[in-house]
Amino acid sequence: MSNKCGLIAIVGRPNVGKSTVLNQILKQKISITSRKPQTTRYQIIGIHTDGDSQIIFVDTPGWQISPKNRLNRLMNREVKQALSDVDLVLMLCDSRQWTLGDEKIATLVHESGVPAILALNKIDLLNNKNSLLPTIAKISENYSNFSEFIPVCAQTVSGVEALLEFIMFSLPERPFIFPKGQVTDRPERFLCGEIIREKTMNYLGDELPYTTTVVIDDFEELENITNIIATIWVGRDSQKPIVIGKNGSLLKRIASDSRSDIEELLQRKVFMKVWVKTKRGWLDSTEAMKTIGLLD
Ligand SMILES: Nc1nc2c(ncn2[C@@H]2O[C@H](COP(=O)(O)OP(=O)(O)OP(=O)(O)O)[C@@H](O)[C@H]2O)c(=O)[nH]1
Ligand SMILES: [Mg+2]
Repeated sequence: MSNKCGLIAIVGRPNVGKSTVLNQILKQKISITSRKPQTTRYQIIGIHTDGDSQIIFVDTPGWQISPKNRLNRLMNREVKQALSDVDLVLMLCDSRQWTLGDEKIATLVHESGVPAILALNKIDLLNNKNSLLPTIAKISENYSNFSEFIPVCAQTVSGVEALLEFIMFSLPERPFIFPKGQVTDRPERFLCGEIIREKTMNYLGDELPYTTTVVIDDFEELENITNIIATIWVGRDSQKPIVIGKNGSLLKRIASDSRSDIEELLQRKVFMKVWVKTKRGWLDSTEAMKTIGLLD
């Protein structure tokens, strides 16, 4: 029997649970998540190989209706690029509300001409399950390329199996693109930077996460240990003491939480040093966008 293999873009508004769904399907954390929007900043590939089927998921940043800076515009560009290149689109929305942002994304998906399915996520938080039907009816009437509507709860994996089955069924016959066992195309160095960014986002208040990023300055694999030197960039000097915390306490927590996740990922001991640096205007700087990998 021949193999099946396809590329599936996961798109949707910020914070609807795209990366959570991907991690649940892979049973491994490939893409960082947080309760704050705009967590994912890049296209991140997650590969699910099962028997004769290989699904190559492309997680994307949440689509922003009014991008405020260069970083946000390049995040939207990542979404558009992903849409241009895939066999199927998995759009996610929050089952509790269909918003203007969702309309905009469904239109983008429709314009891409790629077949699509919609997963209505967070049904655990939905009070009235009957409210889903009119929403689904309206969407299917307006956007003809959506062929399937699947209510899911990514957190408990409810409905995710049905979603996966449908995707498997729709894969084209094609040889595998990645070797069995490979789960992402991203190098460990990149994943480590993302883990530190996730911890930074988790510990900071509501505004700061959007003006910080993490750069891995050094990643050195020695015989018994991996040495990592990372820098958290902030946009203004006044933000530095917030990230560092009283007597360095916050930075210590960010570093130690990151280190234990990274040790689990790499399956080896890690020595890590994390610095904080002010990079004024990095959100609009070409050089910064190149450093963080959003521009060539
Ligand atoms: N209650 C509930 N929370 C969920 C569910 N799925 C995801 N979440 C939470 O929603 C938040 C956002 O999840 P993410 O996976 O980071 O969302 P995202 O769409 O990737 O967000 P961006 O990368 O910012 O676009 C996290 O706090 C998740 O734990 C769900 O089914 N139910
Ligand atoms: Mg995400």
